[in-house]
Amino acid sequence: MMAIISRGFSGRRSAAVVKLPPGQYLTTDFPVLSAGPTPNVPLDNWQLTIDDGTKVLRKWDWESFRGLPNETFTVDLHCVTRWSKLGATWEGVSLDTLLAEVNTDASYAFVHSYGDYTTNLPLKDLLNQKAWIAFRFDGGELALEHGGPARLLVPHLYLWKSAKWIRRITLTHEDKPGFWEGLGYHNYGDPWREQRYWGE
Ligand SMILES: Nc1nc2c(c(=O)[nH]1)N[C@H]1C(S)=C(S)[C@@H](COP(=O)(O)O)O[C@H]1N2
Ligand SMILES: [Mo]
Repeated sequence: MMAIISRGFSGRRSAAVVKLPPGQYLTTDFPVLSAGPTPNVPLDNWQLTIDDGTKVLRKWDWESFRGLPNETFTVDLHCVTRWSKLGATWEGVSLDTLLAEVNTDASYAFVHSYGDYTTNLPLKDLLNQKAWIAFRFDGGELALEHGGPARLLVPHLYLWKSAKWIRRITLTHEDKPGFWEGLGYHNYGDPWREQRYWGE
């Protein structure tokens, strides 16, 4: 009899467990993790730039950025400090939209934030509906401490790749480590392969 009961439970539980990468636990709140002070960029001064390290390829101010087609999307977030938040709903502009008219043969993206944070990732990880620059969360404006007015979200990688207060994306031929990657975090950071630190 126990076997029958527990089979029912374990069947249901494994459906939920599948959404949680190895070594992660569920949280329903939204912790704030910032390596430095929270920058407060007035919308009048805010800019988002895509460059190739030498020349500017695209540039938006707040008004032109907010005039771009945007999307509502629901994603799971996984922080390397082991919390995961499932089913968070955001609004933002996809990187497919932002990069649509960019002609490049670059393979990497180096992302800069207001306040100097940086992170690196392969350019292909920004494409095909896998990454957004988000400006609303859970039906409200994106709070400053969570990266407002706008942050990168790349939910299929550990959350340190999702640069808050995004300012510039540099497309490059050579990869170079960003802030946490230079301090020993994994260069790629796939939560499903538990790529937390260099060498994993
Ligand atoms: N600019 C900037 N972006 C950042 C960080 C940061 O310190 N500065 N921390 C990263 C880390 S380690 C995590 S886990 C997430 C946390 O986002 P949250 O504070 O909205 O939870 O932001 C990432 N993006
Ligand atoms: Mo993190």
